[in-house]
Amino acid sequence: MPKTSASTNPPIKSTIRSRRPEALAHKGWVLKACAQAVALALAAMASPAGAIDFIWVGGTGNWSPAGANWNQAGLPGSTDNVFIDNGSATNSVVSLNVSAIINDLNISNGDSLGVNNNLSFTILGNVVNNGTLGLNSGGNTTDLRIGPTTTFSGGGTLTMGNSNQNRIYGNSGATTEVLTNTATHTIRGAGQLGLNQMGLNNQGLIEANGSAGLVIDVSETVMTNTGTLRAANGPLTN
Ligand SMILES: [Ca+2]
Ligand SMILES: [Ca+2]
Repeated sequence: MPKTSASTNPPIKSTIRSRRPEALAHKGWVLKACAQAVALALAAMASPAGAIDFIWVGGTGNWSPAGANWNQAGLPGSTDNVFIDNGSATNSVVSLNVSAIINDLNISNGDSLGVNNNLSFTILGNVVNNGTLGLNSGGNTTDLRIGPTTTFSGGGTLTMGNSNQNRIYGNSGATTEVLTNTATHTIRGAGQLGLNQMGLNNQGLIEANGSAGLVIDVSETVMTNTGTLRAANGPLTN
């Protein structure tokens, strides 16, 4: 049954009493909405929309199709971070059999990720490599493209097979990217490092060990070497 004003109350007082709680309720709603908006904004700042950690759980196999090889649905994209295989005891040997763009890459000790012939792998973020990242050209260009300040760290090796079509260079074409090879990390093999489209900051070991030769050609951006550049069973040009 609807409420009715008591007949003894003057209409004006009834009106004032009924408006006060309504006004307070409205202010409360506005404050709550503001707090929710701030919370959403903070959440968005803390974690870029769409950034997902993809952990390889497939043992030895191909990057694609996704199937049950990853802990997430689908395949990693340009804002996603990839873990091969996040320290699982299995020695995972993963073949990149499609071109891909990701953010960060992490390869655990004993694990490897190889880029198949004629494909392009772009890493916009950083690499922690305690295993092996391979560029496996079979005669066609096989590319590793890096982001603005991509750093390779960890005790692993970036292995470039014996072909001058293995190439490492900056992703944007602006030639301003700089690859940093930190003190514990090794880049070894043959191919083209820089392609005149990337700077290089070497603190670790870069070694030419393939007969096809390793050509280091950096852009004007930066070339610093506080580590070791050497030829070992293969020509080194820089
Ligand atoms: Ca493993
Ligand atoms: Ca150059």
